Amino acid sequence: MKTRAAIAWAANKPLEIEEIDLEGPKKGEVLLRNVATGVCHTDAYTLSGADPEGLFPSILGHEGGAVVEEIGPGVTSVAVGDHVIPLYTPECKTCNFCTSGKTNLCQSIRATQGKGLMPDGTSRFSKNGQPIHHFMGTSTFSHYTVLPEIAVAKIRKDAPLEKVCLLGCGITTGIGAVLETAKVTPGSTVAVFGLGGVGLSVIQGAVMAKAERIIAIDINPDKFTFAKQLGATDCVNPKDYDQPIQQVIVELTNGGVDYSFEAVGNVDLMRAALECCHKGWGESIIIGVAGAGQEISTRPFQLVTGRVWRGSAFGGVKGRSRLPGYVDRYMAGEIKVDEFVTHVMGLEDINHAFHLMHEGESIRSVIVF
Ligand code: NAD
Ligand code: AHE
Ligand code: ZN
Repeated sequence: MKTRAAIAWAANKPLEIEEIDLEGPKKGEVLLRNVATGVCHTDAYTLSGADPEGLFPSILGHEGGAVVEEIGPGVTSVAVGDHVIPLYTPECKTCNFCTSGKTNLCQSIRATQGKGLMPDGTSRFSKNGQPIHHFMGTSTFSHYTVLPEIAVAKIRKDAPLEKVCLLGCGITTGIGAVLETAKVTPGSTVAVFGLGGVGLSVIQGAVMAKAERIIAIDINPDKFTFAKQLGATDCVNPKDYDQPIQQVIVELTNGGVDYSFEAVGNVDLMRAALECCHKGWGESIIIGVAGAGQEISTRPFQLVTGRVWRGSAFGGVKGRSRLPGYVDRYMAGEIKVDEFVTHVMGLEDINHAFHLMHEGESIRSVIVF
């Protein structure tokens, strides 16, 4: 069949909206009609050429809300007409990662996913016979896309797909990093570096975890109003200080925070986030993704003296088992999503969504097909 999609032909070039060819679902696969997709900073990161796994040409996008249009042979867990959220972290429920009880990082199709291919080693997308890569196993910047059955979370049909698409990455990632990865305890002090869709959702998660003090840090002070509305108790702009930001936070908290979260993707900030943690017990969670060749560093003494460095992908959330519950919590008014949608546009304007993100003018742009 044909589908309209935004193609990333090369790094750092605007996406091009074109009609391309899409092969139907094979065994264990489903054809999805995307209704809406968010634009996450990770899409911009890969488009920039900084992603060591970045491939071109490809169809980016991983924050979708979709309807199942067709199922391939052997598909049992979803049916035509079901509403789903595509999962870049699938959940096969049988690999040793899934059964470990220790991680959400299902590895059953990770190798082919990282190569921009479906599990059988081929792409479903092409243009004039030239294959186009999938991205993160989801490629939600295409009206129609094909995914393995294990990479879709079936959700309730009354949830608006043009909103809950944001639960496909940014919002779940931020909340999950607090509740599932760090397991922030009531009364804690939390610092969050970066107030995009992810960092602002860390604030939501910290409020849900009953953190007492939530310090929001960003170099763009325009982000502070929404951060405070969500529950940040302090807003700090590193540009207002001469000292390193970790020193500012340690002084502000009489010794450091219980938990910190890096939601920018800047390795210097990752160090600051670790070093603003309290001696003896403070935990820092890396959420941001850093470019090829970049590395983190700190004095080992920081860890010897009890600080803990951890990371979180998709907030540690197992998509098929747990994401429907996040949708329920949104529908019950316990998770804010609507407020994160600052811009809505058609696929033809998707490059503007990237522009708004780079200018710090949006929290999330939602593309409606
Ligand atoms: P975003 O672009 O919407 O927000 C980033 C924020 O960081 C902006 O408000 C910006 O002003 C701020 N910032 C930039 N430099 C800063 C600095 N030096 N100090 C303080 N703040 C600074 O991005 P997003 O969509 O919220 O994503 C944030 C990061 O998380 C990205 O690296 C993204 O790739 C990553 N991410 C990771 C996961 C995961 O599963 N680990 C999931 C989603 C996104
Ligand atoms: N491909 C990059 C890493 C990118 C990355 O870390 N992706 C996150 C999700 S970001 C969503 O916005 C993730 O889930 N990572 C786990 C995984 O298996 O990819 C690189 O550095 O190679
Ligand atoms: Zn994302």
